[in-house]
Formats: sequence, structure tokens, C-alpha cells
Amino acid sequence: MGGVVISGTGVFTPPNAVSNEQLVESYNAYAENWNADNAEAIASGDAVEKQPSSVPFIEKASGIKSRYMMEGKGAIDVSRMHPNLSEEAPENPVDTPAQVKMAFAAAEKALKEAKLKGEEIDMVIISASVWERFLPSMACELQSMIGAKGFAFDMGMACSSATFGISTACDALQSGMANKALVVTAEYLTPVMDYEDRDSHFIFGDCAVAIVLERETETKSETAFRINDRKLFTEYSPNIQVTFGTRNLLVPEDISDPKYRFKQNGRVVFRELLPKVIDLVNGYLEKNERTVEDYKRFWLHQANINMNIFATKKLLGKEPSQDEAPIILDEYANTAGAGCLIAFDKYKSDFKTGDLGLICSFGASYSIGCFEVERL
Ligand code: CO8
Repeated sequence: MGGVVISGTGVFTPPNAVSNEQLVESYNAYAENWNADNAEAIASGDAVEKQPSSVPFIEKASGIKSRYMMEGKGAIDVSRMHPNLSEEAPENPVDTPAQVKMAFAAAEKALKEAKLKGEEIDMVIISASVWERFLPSMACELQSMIGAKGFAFDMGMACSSATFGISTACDALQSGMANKALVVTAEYLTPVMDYEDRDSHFIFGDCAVAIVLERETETKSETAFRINDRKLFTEYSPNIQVTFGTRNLLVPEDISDPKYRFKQNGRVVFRELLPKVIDLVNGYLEKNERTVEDYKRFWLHQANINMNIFATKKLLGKEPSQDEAPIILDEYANTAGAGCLIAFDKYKSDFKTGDLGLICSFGASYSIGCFEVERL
């Protein structure tokens, strides 16, 4: 496959950086209060004492040191333990959601890099893991905000939201359905986290990344990346869940039940998913008659540093340098579908004509999205 290029990327980073230290301090104060309030039940065996969280554990188990949040006070407020509404959130829920504002800010940067105006875009996708609003379509609102023509739609594929969105846009450009596409993965994840759960309270951050795609023959960019080939894969797994949805409106008392927030069997995911990622990448290399040495860089999904080290060690036969497989999750935490494209945005400017790289997302559902890019 040839002919479609990424001509611009842009990242919107939310305003509130929250460190592991801040999260652990509030979680531990919350757990201490909870244990005191439930002392009798704990003593009689009817409740299990909450153990403290720890900064060294989080860093060692995940590589995460901090994250950005659209609203940074609520989750570290011991009396609340949940984000408040973002300052960007409208009073009237039909007005522009914070998630669309995140998408717009990332899109402006990507359009600038691609040297394009909003009205030159004729396909807009917002591809994300969770939604601040179902209707009207957030992508249609973004389309209107940038003055794009053509059509827009929302789609989702969890950790592979950006790669599946890019692949969908490639198909539209190649079939002639569209001429210039904007794909935005705006991940506003912190509202679905459970900050009272020490196993997961540190995992996610908010962020948006935007990607402009065009036909190679039409781009004004001299630093665009051609998408050479793509491979997508899914295999159903319930090991990563956010089960919050319309059923919570049918049973309103469920709304604040933590069981509907993010849950995962982290170890199982680690064990089951990585062999599939390695098989898929190896199959991809074989099909395209490539070896790992052909690639200057691997922009991998950003869930857990140990996963990335494991995968690249298997593929490259050695622990990768930051140059070979950049890590951004230390600063941004897991940003679901956005992670590998944030890494691409931040670590692509040193590429020269003909340099090759591989973008690969992997995670929930399970899903894997992999494609090779070549600097024009
Ligand atoms: N502080 C101290 N100790 C802790 C903590 C903590 N915060 N949390 C757990 N522990 C304890 C456990 O209780 C356990 O104790 P014990 O041995 O006594 O039972 C011990 O530490 C070890 O716990 P784990 O086995 O759970 O620890 P791991 O080393 O496996 O690390 C991780 C946990 C970090 C969760 C790890 O398993 C992981 O990240 N795995 C990868 C999973 C993954 O990548 N999932 C994909 C994420 S999903 C995604 O990328 C996108 C999802 C899109 C939807 C998002 C919507 C929000």
C-alpha cells in the first residue's frame, strides 16, 4: 500500500500535572480513614483492611511517574477521591464538551504542521476509548469548529483507537471517499478511574493527539511520513473493562458503584497480550520482507514500561534505548489509544528521508494496530 501520508501531528497536554507522590498521599489518607471507619467489620472478618499504596511500587510496576488531568484537585481530595468537572466542561451538557475542546486544541497543532486550514479537511474522526457525550456526535462538532467539509464520525477501539482511526482514514483516502482526513484520539479517561482502588489509581492520564492524513501527491509538507503497510488484529478478552454505560441510567443507584469504572487483570493482560503483539509484528516483518534492523524507531503503546521492554527485548534481542523505543508514559501515564501517537509526535523530528519506523498499539478488547511509516 502506498500513497497516504501523515502530514501533521499535534498533542494537547491537559493543564494539571499530578505526581505519584500526590496520588499516594491522598490514597493512603483515604485508606487510613476507611480502615478506622470499618474497624469492627475488619476485626470480625467482614471487611478486608486496605493496604497502603506506594510510590516505589508504582514506578517499578508501571514506569509511571506522573500524569496530566483535565481536573487535578478532586482525585487527590481525600473527602472526594474523584475528579471534579473540568473547568472546560460546559454548564449545559449539550455545549462543547471538554473532550471536544481537547480534540480541537490538538487538531489546531496538527493542521499547522500539515500547512492546512480546517476547511481543506473533508473527513474528521474522533476515535477514543470513552465518551463524555454520546450525541450529538463529538466529531461532527469538531468538524464544525474547524470549518471542515465532507463528513465526520466518532469511533472507538480502546488502546488502538488512534491506529484503527488512522487505518480507517487511509481506506477512505485510498478509495476516494475523502481527500484530507483529521483523526483525533482525545482520551479523557480520569472520570472513569477508581481512585479508591490502589491496584489502578495510578494508571491513567488525560491527553489528546491529532493526526492529519493526505495523499502523498497532494501534501505541502516536506516532512511527512508515508504509511507503507498496516495490520490490525482483535481477539475478544474481558480482562480490561470499563462497563459504565447506558444501563447505569436504568439503575441509577449504580452510577457511583466502582464496579462500573476501569478494572483489569493486569498480570493476565501482560501474559496473554504480549505474545500476540510479538507474533503480529514478526508476521508483519516477514510479509514485508523486513528485519527489525530496518527500523530506526518503534513507537509502542504506552501502558507499562515493563511491557515495552519485554516486547522490544523479544523483537530486538536487547533492551531498547529511548531513541529506539521512546517512553512517554513516565510523564503522561497510560493514555490508552493516544499513547503511541504521542510518542510519535514527540520523537519524529530527527527522521531523514527514507528512515523507517513502526507504530504499534496494543491493549483492551484485545486489540493491536501496527503500521510502518517512512519519512518522505
Ligand atoms: N502500591 C503498593 N502495592 C500494590 C499496589 C500499589 N498501588 N497495587 C498493587 N499492589 C500490590 C498487590 O496487592 C500485590 O500484592 P500481593 O503480591 O501481596 O498480592 C503486589 O503489589 C503485586 O501486584 P500486581 O501483581 O497487581 O502487580 P504487577 O507487578 O502485575 O503490576 C500493573 C500491576 C502495573 C497493573 C501491571 O500488571 C500492568 O500494568 N500490567 C499491564 C496491563 C496493561 O497494559 N493493561 C493495558 C491497560 S489498558 C489500556 O492500555 C487502555 C485501556 C483503555 C480503556 C481505558 C479506560 C480508562
